Amino acid sequence: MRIKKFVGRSFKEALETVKRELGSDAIILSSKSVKSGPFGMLNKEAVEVTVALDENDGVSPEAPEAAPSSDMGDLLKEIKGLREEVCYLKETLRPIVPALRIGKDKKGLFNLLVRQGVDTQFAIILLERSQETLDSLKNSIKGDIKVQGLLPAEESGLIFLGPPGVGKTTTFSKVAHLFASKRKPFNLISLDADRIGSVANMKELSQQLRCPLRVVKRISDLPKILYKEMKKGALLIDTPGAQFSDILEDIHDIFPSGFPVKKCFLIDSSMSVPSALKSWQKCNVDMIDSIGFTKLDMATHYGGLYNISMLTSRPLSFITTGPGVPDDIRVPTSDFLAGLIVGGI
Ligand SMILES: Nc1nc2c(ncn2[C@@H]2O[C@H](COP(=O)(O)OP(=O)(O)O)[C@@H](O)[C@H]2O)c(=O)[nH]1
Ligand SMILES: [Mg+2]
Repeated sequence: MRIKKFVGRSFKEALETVKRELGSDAIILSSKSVKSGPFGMLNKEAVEVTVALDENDGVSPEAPEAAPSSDMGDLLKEIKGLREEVCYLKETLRPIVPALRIGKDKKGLFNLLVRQGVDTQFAIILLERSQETLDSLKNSIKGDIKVQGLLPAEESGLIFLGPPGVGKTTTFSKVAHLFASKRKPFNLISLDADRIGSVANMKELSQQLRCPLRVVKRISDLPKILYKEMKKGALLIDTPGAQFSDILEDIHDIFPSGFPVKKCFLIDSSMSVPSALKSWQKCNVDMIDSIGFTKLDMATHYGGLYNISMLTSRPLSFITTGPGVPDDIRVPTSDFLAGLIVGGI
């Protein structure tokens, strides 16, 4: 039995070469998409067909078609016909079932990514850029996820935006503690002036950390406070969740030459990706500088973090890993995140 591979621009073309070179008794074992191109440049879609031929059948194209001499011969012919049909079907389905582009050697990694919640299209692209090892896949993910950390915010400060309950006030308190531990001068500003409990908590935090607190009712009151307080240090600004998209619009209108504080949009990691993106798309996303993932401790799998990073194309400031203030926050490495996404803990 001889095994040989043939490459053509399409399955049909590869099959024609097989028939020309090996005659019609060759049995197609498999076919897959590959890249090929002139001068060794791997830039063209092509199809590789692997075939087997019984040496006794003869390999010359002129060789007369051996009539099946036994039940085994009939069976082989049947299998050959079925294989051809399956390969034709695969080729026809390839445009509508993109996962067929994933070769056998990467199917396991593909299933792993999809099980973790990575979008199918993203999983295909990732695997096309990776070798067939988990380490190579993790490296590709690592390269895609940008972690910015809190350094840019240490200069000017951070305003926390996002839907109600996502964890803005809790995260605001955690970041305030982080700044305090670094002995960075900073001020607290709350735009959540209407909720008594919220203001009381802010006052307690400001006393505990010995930093000034301003409670602001309207965005239009912000400019004079901002320019005065910024001279004294970074600003951490908590916002109410109900009208987060309106807050951004007001900021846009009131600060036409740019808002001097970094804008961080919080995303609840335990939510489904479509729900998280629905909130994201509600606001003027061009204004957002970075994202923060909250409630990682509540998430059951982490593939969605990759989808959201790709779809928002914003760097990550931090992740939060529990409700506890101040400890449950960290700036992860992209290596750590890649490990989570492929299913680590
Ligand atoms: N499990 C968990 N709960 C969190 C986390 N961050 C915030 N929470 C909880 O989520 C709820 C809403 O948080 P809050 O900061 O008030 O959200 P806000 O409405 O966006 O300000 C509170 O019960 C917090 O304790 C987190 O990382 N993990
Ligand atoms: Mg709040």
